[in-house]
Amino acid sequence: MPVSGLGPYDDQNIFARILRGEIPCRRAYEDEHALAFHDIAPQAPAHVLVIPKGAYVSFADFSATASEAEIAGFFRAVGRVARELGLEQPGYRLLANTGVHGGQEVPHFHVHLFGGAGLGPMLD
Ligand code: DGP
Repeated sequence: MPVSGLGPYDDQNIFARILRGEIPCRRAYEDEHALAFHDIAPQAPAHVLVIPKGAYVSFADFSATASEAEIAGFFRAVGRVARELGLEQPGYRLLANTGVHGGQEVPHFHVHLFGGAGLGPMLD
């Protein structure tokens, strides 16, 4: 597994438990590859997390080890969530904190989708 400083996949992480239905979430979208749900502590008017159904620690892990079908299915789902939430116009932000230096807290790969307002530049 690519190094991210997060260790091997922990099937007790909070997103694994959400995927198994052990912890509730406010679901925005689901298909065979992905689940999307609203962040518990939103940092924008729309703040949704999109996670793959497979057990991947981080983007580094997912991009290196997931199948082409999983990768394509996942990123199609991300785009679909944004579209279905009405965020395409005038736009949104995607973010994947990756590993320790990326500030990733939950060790199941996820993409943050932020929108619903002008977000400004990332680094200012
Ligand atoms: P990150 O730092 O990229 O690992 O972000 C993890 C995000 O997950 C953070 O924005 C808060 C969110 N989060 C953590 N626990 C829960 C939870 O139990 N439910 C939901 N909906 N979001 C959670």
